[in-house]
Amino acid sequence: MTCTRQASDEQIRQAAVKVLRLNDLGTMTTAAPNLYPHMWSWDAAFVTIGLSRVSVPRAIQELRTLLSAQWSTGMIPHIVFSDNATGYFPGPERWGTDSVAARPAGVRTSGICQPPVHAIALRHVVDRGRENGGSDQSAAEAFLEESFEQWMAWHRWLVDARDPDGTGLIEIHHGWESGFDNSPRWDAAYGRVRPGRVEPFTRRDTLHVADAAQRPDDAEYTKYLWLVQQMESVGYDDKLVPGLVDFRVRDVFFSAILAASSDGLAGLAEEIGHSTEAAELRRIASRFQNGVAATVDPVTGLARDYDVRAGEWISTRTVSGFAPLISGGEKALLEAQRDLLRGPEWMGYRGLAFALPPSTSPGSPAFKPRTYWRGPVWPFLNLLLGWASRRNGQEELCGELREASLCQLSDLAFGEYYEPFTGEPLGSLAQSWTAAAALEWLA
Ligand code: 2M8
Repeated sequence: MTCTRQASDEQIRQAAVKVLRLNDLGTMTTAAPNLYPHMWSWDAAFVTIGLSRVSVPRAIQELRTLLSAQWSTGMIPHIVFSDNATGYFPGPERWGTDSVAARPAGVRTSGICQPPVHAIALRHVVDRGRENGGSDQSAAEAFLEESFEQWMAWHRWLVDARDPDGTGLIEIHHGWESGFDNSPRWDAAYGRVRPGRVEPFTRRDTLHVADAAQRPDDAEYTKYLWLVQQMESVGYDDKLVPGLVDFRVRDVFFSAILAASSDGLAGLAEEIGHSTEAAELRRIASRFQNGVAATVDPVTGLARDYDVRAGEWISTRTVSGFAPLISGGEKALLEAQRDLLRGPEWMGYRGLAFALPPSTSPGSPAFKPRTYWRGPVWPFLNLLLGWASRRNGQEELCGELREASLCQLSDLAFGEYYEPFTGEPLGSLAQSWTAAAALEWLA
C-alpha cells in the first residue's frame, strides 16, 4: 500500500526536534506538554533514541536522569516526577513513596515499573556516539562503563522479583506497569478487582484531551488507585505485594522486551569486557524468549498473557500478541507472526488510513477506534516493531513500517495515538516518544 506524505522529511525532522525541545525541562523530557508533565520510564527510552539523532550528550542525560531515580532494589520507577508535581494525578503524595527507604533521597517517584526498553536505547546511544566519533564517542562509551552495573541491577531485579519461579514471564501488578493501561488485555483481570475504600480523588488527565471519552473512565481509575493503595500499604515491598495485590498478570509483551533488551545489554557487556554478566544476560534473554514462545495460542497464532489469580490465559487480540517478533525466536514462529501482522486482521485490515497495526485488532469485539489502548495506533510501538524486524533480518517489513509511519507522522501533530481508519491524531499532541520515533525513522 502506498501512502502520501503531507510534509517533507526535513519538515518532519524540524517539527519533531521542536517538540522534544519544547518538552525539555533541562535534564528530563516530559512525556507530553500538559497531560504528562513528568518523565515516564519507557517513554524516556524512546526519547533517548530520538535525542541520540540530535545530541548524544543530551540523550545520555536523559538516561542519567532516569537512573538517578533507580531504587536500591534495582527497580526503575515508572514515573520520575518533575518539580511540577501538581500537574498530574496521581502525584508523589498519592503514591506515598516519600517514606520508602529504597527510593533515592531527593528524587520523587512512583512505586511501580514499566517495560525495560532502556538497554535498547543505550545501544542506540553507543552506536550514534561511535558513528559521530570524537567527544560523542568518548561520552557514550564512558556512560556505558559508568552505568552498566545499574542496568544490570535493573534486569536482575526484574528476574528475581517478578519471575521468582522461573516461568520466563514477568508478573505485573498494575495495568500501568504494562504501559498498555486500559487495553482489553486486562479487562477480565480488572473485572475481578473489587476496590475497597479508595481515598477521594480529582483527576487531571481528562482536562488535557479534546474528548474525555478517549481516556479510561472513573470506574477504571478507581481500580487503578485501589491497586496503588494496596501496594503502598506495604511500602511496595517486593515480597509482600504479590500476596495482597488484586491484579497479578504475566505480561507477555513486557517479557519480550526484557528478552530483547537483555540480549542487547549482553552485547554491550561483551564490548566492555564483562563476560560473566554477558553470559548471565544471554541466559535471561533465552529464558524469556522461551517463556514468550510458550504462550503462543495455537488457534490465533498470537502470544498471550496469563492471569495468575484466575489461572487463565488471556486471548484478546491485541498488538501485544506479536511479542515473539520483539523477543526473537525460532524461524517458523517468526515467519508465521509476520504473515499474521501483514494479514487482513492487522496491517492489512481493509480501510486503514495507514498500513500500521492498531493496538487492538479491528476484528475483535473489544476494538474501540478512538479509545486510548483499546484500538488506536501507537507510533512508538511501530518503531519498536521496525527495530525488531531489522534485528531479525527483515529489512522489508521494517521498510513497510517506516514508510507508513512517516506518512502518518507527516501531519506534524505527533499525536499520542491515532484513529486507525481516519488517521486523526488523538490524546495528547506533541507527545515526546512520537516525535522521537519520527526522528529515528528519518535517520
Ligand atoms: C500512559 O500512562 C499513564 C500512567 O502511567 C497515564 O495514562 O497517566 C500510557 O500510555 C503509558 O504507556 C505511557 O508511558 C504514559 C506516558 O506517555 O502514558
